[in-house]
Amino acid sequence: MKSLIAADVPSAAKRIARRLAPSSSRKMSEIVRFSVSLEDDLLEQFDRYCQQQQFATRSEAIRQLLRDKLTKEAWHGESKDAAGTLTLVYDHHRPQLRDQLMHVQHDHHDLVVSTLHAHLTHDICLEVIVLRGPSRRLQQVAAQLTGLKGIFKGELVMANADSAH
Ligand code: NI
Repeated sequence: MKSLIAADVPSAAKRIARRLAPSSSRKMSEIVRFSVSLEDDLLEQFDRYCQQQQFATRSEAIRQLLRDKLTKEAWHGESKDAAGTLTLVYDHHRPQLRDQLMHVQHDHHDLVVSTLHAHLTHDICLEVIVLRGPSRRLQQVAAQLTGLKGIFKGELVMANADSAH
């Protein structure tokens, strides 16, 4: 009898959750457990990584790594609705660099949501450009900006804009 009650609890909870969920919401993903075989030294490295990155559990770390990898893979293919930030570090004394940065952003004004500028030192500027649009175009405009002469560092971080994953 005890085990019957225990077995019934999760399904009752699911029924309630389904009733409470708005009809427009996405179907909740089922959590699936699986085991992985790997070398012990690799697992040690992974555990150190989890600790450094302050992941609550190994599962949390693996979820994030898988999502990152799969999302990046998807972006190489078709154009998905994406949002991203492009961080640029550059020397603002470099001739024409500021004008070129401005021109490229105006040429793609439909992708540029917002720009944040910080003066890091007397010479060096940091700019964070928020982008939104088809993933392929985001990568193209980021490459164009990062490739300008005088840019020390350019890094694009993208996320899917059409779903939570
Ligand atoms: Ni500046």
